[in-house]
Amino acid sequence: MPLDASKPTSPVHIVVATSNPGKLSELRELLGDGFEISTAAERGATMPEETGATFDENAILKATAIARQTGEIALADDSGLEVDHLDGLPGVLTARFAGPMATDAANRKKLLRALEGIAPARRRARFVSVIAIAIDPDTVLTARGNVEGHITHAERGTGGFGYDPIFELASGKTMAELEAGEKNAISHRGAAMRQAIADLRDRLGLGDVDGDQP
Ligand code: ITT
Repeated sequence: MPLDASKPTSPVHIVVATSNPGKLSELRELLGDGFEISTAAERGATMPEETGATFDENAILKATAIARQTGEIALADDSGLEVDHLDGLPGVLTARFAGPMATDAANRKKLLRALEGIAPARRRARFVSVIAIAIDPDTVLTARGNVEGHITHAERGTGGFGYDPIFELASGKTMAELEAGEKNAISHRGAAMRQAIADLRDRLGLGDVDGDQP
């Protein structure tokens, strides 16, 4: 049964539609204590194939598929890297840059190779995250966040996941050199989630994070 947005239950339950453990841990932290969370896998739901041409299309596809299967509010993130020297690639292909079952390490290696000999000024890139929250399969909120940086010449840092060790911020640190909380404060996913959660709370009449009614 789709949840009736006019009558929020407390606490609101959200199914997080991701199979990426790094993302899941950041999304949990960003959702905070105001929601009861389960994962698509815990609910026996199957993630759909990502056939969209944009981050928005894929985020909506994932959130609506899981909302449809579980009958609950579902939240998905579609994210990736846009590298200027590669005309915005790998974009929606970021997870599969080095092949359909590529590991994070293989993806990073392939990107460093693709930029071999390219000067720092031309290694500009941004992480993009689109969060989609399907309140029900026909009612979807979306929010986007970006963070600018550039691709390093070698890996640095052990935090985060994915491309974090080769993504350098204006501060000179790679994303993998940040604590989890520091990353969420400045990341593409953090920015998109803060907007998406505010929109969801507003839509469900939950008031702000301190529990005040709007
Ligand atoms: P789900 O679809 O199950 O959520 P996924 O890993 O397939 O998991 P995407 O299709 O959105 O997710 O691909 C995201 C890609 O971008 C993937 O290669 C990530 O490693 C990378 N990525 C996204 N956010 C990142 C971040 O904060 N730090 C490092 N890499 C990131």
